[in-house]
Amino acid sequence: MTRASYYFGAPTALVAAVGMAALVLLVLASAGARPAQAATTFTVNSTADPGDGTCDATECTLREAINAADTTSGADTITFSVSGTIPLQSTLTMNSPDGLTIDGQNASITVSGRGTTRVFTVNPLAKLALQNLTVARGSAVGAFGGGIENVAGTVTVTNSTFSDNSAQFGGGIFNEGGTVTVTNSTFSGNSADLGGGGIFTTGGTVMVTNSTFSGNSAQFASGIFNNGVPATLRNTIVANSTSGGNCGGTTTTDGGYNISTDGTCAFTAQTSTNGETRPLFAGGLANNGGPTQTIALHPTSPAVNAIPQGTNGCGTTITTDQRGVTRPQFGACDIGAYELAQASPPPPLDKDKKKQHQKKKKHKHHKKKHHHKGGGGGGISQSSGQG
Ligand SMILES: [Ca+2]
Ligand SMILES: [Ca+2]
Ligand SMILES: [Ca+2]
Repeated sequence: MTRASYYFGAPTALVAAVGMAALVLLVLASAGARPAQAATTFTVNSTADPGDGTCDATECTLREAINAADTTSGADTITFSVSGTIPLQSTLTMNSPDGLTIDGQNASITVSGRGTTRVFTVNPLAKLALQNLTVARGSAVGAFGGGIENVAGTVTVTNSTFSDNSAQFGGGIFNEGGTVTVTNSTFSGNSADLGGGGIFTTGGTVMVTNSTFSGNSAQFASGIFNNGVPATLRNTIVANSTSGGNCGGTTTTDGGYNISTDGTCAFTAQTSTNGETRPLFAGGLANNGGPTQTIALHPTSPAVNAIPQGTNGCGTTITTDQRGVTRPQFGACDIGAYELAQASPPPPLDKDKKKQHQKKKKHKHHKKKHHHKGGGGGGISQSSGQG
C-alpha cells in the first residue's frame, strides 16, 4: 500500500504522525468488536472549563461530561441546559469507540479554543458526532486541525458552524485517514497557514453535503485541500476565499449541485458551477434563527431552488437546513447549508398582542420587499439567546 505523496516542502512531522496513527489503528482494530451497551445522556449545566472533575447536578461542564461519557460504555449523548460560550482551557479529547453525540439543540453553544488551543482531538476508532454546535477560535499553531483533528476516527458534523479556527493544515477540520461526514454546516473565517482553511484531508473518507464555505483563507485551498483521496462534495457552496483559491490538491470529487466562485474546485457535473460571479449571499455569518449562526442566501442567488425534490437527498435524507427549516422550500432545495424560506407565520394571538399584530400587518408588504436583507429575520421561531 503506498501513501499519496504530499504537496508541501518537508512535511516530515505529518508523515510521522500519519504513520503513528496507522500503527495505533492496527493495534486497536485487533481488539475486536464490542458488545452493544446502553446509552446515557449527560446534561451540561455550566459553561465553565474545566470544572471540579465530576459531572453532577451541581456542576457538569462539557469536559466533565465528555470524560464521563468516554468512560461509560455505550453510545452516549451530551445535551445542554445552558447557553453561551465555553472557553476551553485545553483540547477536548475523544477516545471511546462506542460513540458520543454532542447536541446543542435547544441551546446556543459555542465551544471556543480562545485562539490558544485546538477544540477537539478525535483519536483512532473514536466516534464523535456534533449537532447544532458552533466550534470557534480553535488554534493549532504549526500543527493540524484548529477545530478538530481527526486521527483515524469517525467524525459526523450536522447543523453546525466552524468559525475563526486556525492551524497550519486544516483550520476547521484536519482528517487523517478517518471518516468525516459534514451535512448542513457552515465554515466561515477559518484559516490555514499552509493548506485547507476549512478542511484538509489526507487519506480516509470525507463527504460534504449541503454545506457552505465562505470567507476562509489559506496559502493553498481556503475551502478544502485534498491530499490524496479527495473529499466528495454535493449540494455545497465554496465561495469567497480571501486567499489561496477555494479548492486544492487532488481534484475534489463532484457529487453534483455544487457552486464555486472560482475555477479551483474544477467541478465536472453538469449541475455544478465553477467561477460563479452572481451574488450568492445576503450577508455574512449571522443569527438567522436556529441554534447556530448561518450565512443567509441572497433572494436571487443561483443556489436557491437549484436541487429538484428527490435528487441528491433533497426532501428525502436532507429534510431541514442548518437552522431546522424544512427542506425543500418552494418545491426545490437550495445549495448550501441555508434554505431560503418565507417569514415564519405569526405566533398565536392573545388579546394584548392583537393590536400589535394589526400594526405589523400594515408593514408586511413593505417588509416582504426587504425580507432577507438584515439576516436577523429567521424562517423559524425556535431560537434561544445567542451568547
Ligand atoms: Ca463538576
Ligand atoms: Ca460512552
Ligand atoms: Ca428552496
